This record gives sequence, C-alpha cells and structure tokens, in this order.
Amino acid sequence: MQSDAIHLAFCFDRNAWMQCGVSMTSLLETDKKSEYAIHLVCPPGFWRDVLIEDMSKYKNATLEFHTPVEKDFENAHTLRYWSKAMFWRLQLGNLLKNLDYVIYADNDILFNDSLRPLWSDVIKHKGTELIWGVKDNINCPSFQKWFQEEIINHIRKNHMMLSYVNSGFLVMNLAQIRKDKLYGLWKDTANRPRFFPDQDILNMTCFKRIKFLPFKYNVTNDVATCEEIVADYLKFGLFTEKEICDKPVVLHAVGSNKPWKTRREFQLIDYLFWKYAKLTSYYGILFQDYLKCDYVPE
Ligand SMILES: [Mn+2]
Repeated sequence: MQSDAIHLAFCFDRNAWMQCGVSMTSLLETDKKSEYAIHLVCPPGFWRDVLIEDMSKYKNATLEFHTPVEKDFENAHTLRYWSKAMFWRLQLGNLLKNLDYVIYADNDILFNDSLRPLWSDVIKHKGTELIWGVKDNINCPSFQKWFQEEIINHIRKNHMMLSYVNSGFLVMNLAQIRKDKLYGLWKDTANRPRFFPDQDILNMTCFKRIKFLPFKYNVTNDVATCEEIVADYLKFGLFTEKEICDKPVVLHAVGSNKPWKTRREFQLIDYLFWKYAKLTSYYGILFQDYLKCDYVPE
C-alpha cells in the first residue's frame, strides 16, 4: 500500500455488515485507480471473513478491522431504528491512533465517484476544524415541518440553524480530536436524550469548528422526491444551484427508506445499491430479505 492511500472508516454491528460490503463495493467498482486503506470498526464475527474474501478481488484496497469499545456506549441514548453502533464513529480518534485524518462513511452510503479529490484537499489542509461535513436538510424550513417543533427548538436553542451538518459522511480531524480530548466529553454525554444522538453530539461540540463540504459529498435521497427542499437550499444559501447539480460523489439513504427494505419505485440510490449488491457473495440473502419486507413509504 502506498503511503498516499485514502483512509476511510465504516462502523457497523451484525445488522449492517452486508450494507457496509455493498457500500465498499460501490466505491471500489467506481474507483479502481486510487489506493484505499479501509478501516472497519465492528465486533469480531464471521462477517469479517466474508468481507475479506469478497473484497480480495480489489487490489487497490486493504481492510483493517478494529474492535469497538462497546461498554463505553452501553448506556448511550438511542431512539427510532438506530443501534448503538452509531456512536462508534466517536471512537475513531482512539482506534486509529496513527492517523491524523480519516474519512468516515455510514453503511447506508453508496459511492458514485472517487474520494481522491477530497483526500487531496484533506492532506494539504492546515486548518484546525474538528470535522468536515455537508449541511443537513434539517436546516431547511420545508423539511422541518415534518418534525416536531421540539427538534427545531432544540436546534435554534443551540444556535445551530443553517450550520448543522449531517454525520453520515465526515472528514474527521483525528489529531485535533485527540488533542482537544473530545472523546471523554462525547462518551460522558452520550446517555442524554437527543433527537439525533451522535449527530447532535458532533454538532454541539464541534460548533464553529466545522468545515462545510460541497453538497455532492452527501446527496440525500429526499432531494429526488421533495422539490421544496431544493428550493430551500437555494433560498437560504445552503448550496448553489451548480453545487446541487454537480455529479454526486456520495449518495446517502437517510431516514427509514433504505434501498434494501423499501418497496417503491427506484431512485438512483436504489439502483446503485442493487447494482453493487449483485456483485457480493450475499446478494441472495439481501434480496430474500427485500422480498419479505413490507415497508412502503407514503
Ligand atoms: Mn445514514
């Protein structure tokens, strides 16, 4: 592996290892030239062997497994369909002690272009921002109407309007996170009830020390179905029209409408998910589960 490898991390428990495999497949099928050092934070289990075997055909990538310290988030607050694995991203500074930066991606992300340009920006960057991320659609009034007033008040109260980022795709400045000893704070406050647990923690503790990424690094599935959100993005200056129309690098299936469990007319993200799922050794299991699912969005 060349020293200029792009360092990328995923975190998952036994419920999401197949989705992580599909996400990695999408990246390595899309970019066969760049070298990737992929860090997988997950408990030990048979999935490690399956992923190693499946990914062995990609000579431009190495996989390294890291076991999360699960007890640190045993009492952490979760809600909706989220698992405690969402907090493991907060451990990357400790687990990847030799790295100054890492790109973190959720398992519900599909890649549509190389991460090389982003990583080139990362390695020449001199700033002390703690995280880099894309502004979240929660910043948009037309999106907020779907949430309880409480969430909006919570964001307003914490002065996060128009600067709240989505935590599904991040560049993390691990050196600065270690230097500022943020892990202790993150761990100790994770048991407090929050609307978007790990995402709120990151936004509140990194506030004003966040570098905003272009929209193409976190294109959420609601953009394809809700034109009000796009109108708000432009109206409130979150993104320019050109940014919104740029070729997506990262597509993110936010909310409960996941490509592997939602019966609906296909969007680009669903197409990409099944296109790459088909190249994995567990496609049959994914597709059987999909046929059994009965979730149809309104
Ligand atoms: Mn996600």
